[in-house]
Amino acid sequence: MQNKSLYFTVSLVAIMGLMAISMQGNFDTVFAQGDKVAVSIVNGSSTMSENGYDPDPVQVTIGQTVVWTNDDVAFHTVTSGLPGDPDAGAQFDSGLEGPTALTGQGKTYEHTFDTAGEFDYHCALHPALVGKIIVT
Ligand SMILES: [Cu+2]
Repeated sequence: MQNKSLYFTVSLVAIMGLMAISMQGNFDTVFAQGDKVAVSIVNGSSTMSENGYDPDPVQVTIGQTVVWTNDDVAFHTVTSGLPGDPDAGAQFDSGLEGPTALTGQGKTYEHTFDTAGEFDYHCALHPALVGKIIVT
């Protein structure tokens, strides 16, 4: 009888331990989602000079990742700097080719901001399309 209740107690502690571990896992997931900030390249942005990247500007904290999704039918880029800057694309660039190129609807590109500052960016294919990320 005593053995049986000891077995029950040990089992209960083990189950509670597993529950605590799985809840910890859930918290980690929530934090991971909180570290990503979504920006849409909106439908029709090829002919837009503001709010083509939406929202804009975007404020994030150091270490957060911005994920751009191309919700337009046209090909766009997320290229650091302003159009014509000699160092455009030096900080980050989804590019005109390769796996990160935002060639069409549903394509995503992400960049993690590790330093504070204001980061202008634009579309290399539509120079009127500009945005800004503010990192604090
Ligand atoms: Cu574009």
